[in-house]
Amino acid sequence: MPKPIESSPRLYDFEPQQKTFLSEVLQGLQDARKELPSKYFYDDVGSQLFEQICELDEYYPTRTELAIMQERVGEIATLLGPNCLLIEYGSGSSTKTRLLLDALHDPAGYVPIDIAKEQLLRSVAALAETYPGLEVLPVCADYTSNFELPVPSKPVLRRVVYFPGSTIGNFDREPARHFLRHLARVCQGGGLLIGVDLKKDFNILHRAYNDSQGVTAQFNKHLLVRMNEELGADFELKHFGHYAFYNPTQGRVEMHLVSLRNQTVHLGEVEITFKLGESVWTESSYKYTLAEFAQLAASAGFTVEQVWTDARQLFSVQYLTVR
Ligand code: AVI
Repeated sequence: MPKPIESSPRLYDFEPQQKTFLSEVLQGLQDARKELPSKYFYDDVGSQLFEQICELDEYYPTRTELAIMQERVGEIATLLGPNCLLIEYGSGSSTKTRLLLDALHDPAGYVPIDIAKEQLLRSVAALAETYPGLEVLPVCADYTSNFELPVPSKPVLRRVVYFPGSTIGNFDREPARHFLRHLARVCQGGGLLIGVDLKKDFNILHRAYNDSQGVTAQFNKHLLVRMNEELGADFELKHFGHYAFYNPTQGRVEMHLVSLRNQTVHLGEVEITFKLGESVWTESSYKYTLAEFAQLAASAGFTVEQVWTDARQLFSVQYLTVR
C-alpha cells in the first residue's frame, strides 16, 4: 500500500500509469472492432465535461437520482445505521454524498475513490471544510484495479459501498457481475447503495445522449484529445463524429466515434487506418428493469433490500445486502 502523500487531507495514490493508457488504447484501436475503454473519459477535463452533462436538461439521470436521494435520505440513513464506513466508487464531485453525510448517524469515515486526482483533491478539500469531524480517506485509483482500502481510526460497524450515477450501466453484463461480486466482498456484512438507470421510452434515452448543446459529443471526443495530448497522437477531431443510439435488443445506449472519411492516424510508431463510416465504440450504458437488476444482483451474492424510484420510474436507488 503506498504511503499517503503529505497534503491535507491525505491521499492514497494508486495512480494509473501512462503505460496502461497507451497499451489499452493501442489494443482497442487495433481490434477488428475498434473500441476504447470508457474509463479514460475521466481525467480532470473529462470529469468536468461529465459534470456539465449532469446539468443538462436532457440528461435526466443525475437530477432524478438526486431527487430520490433528497426524498429518501432519512430512510436510507436509518437502513445504513450508525458508525458505517462509507466507501464511494467513482466519487467525482461527491455532490450526492453530501446528502448522505448530512443524514448518516456518526459515520466511521468516508473513503472516496476516483481516477481523476485533481477533482478528487478539490472535492475532498471542500468536504473537509464542511465536515471537520469526519475522517476522509481519499484513494486515487482505477477502481476496477486491485488496491487496498485504507482503514479509518474509528471503529466500523458496517462497510457500505456507495456506487451512484448508474455507473454500473457502463459495465458489460459479465464484467458487471464480476464487479458486483467484488463489491459484495468489500461490503461483506454491510451493504451496497447503488444507482441504477431504468429502461424507458427510447426517445428520452436518445435525447439524454444526444444533447442539443453538444456537450456529450465533446465528452466523447475528449478521448481523442487525451490521446493527442498525452500520447502524441494526431487525431483530427473534425474528422470524427459523435454517434449515440439506444440498442433495444441489448438494452443499452451505445456511444461511438465515427470516422467521417478514410484516414490514417499515428499513435507513436503505430499507424491506425479508419475507413469512412468505421466506428470506435467508446461507451455502453446499460439500462435495466427492476427484475433484471435484481437477478444480476442475486447472481453476484446480493439481496435487494429496498428500491426507491421516482414517480416516472426513470431511475432507481437500491440498497442491497450481502447474503
Ligand atoms: C457515468 N455514466 C453513468 C454516464 C452514463 O450515462 O452512462 C456517462 C455518460 N456518457 C454519456 N453521457 C453520460
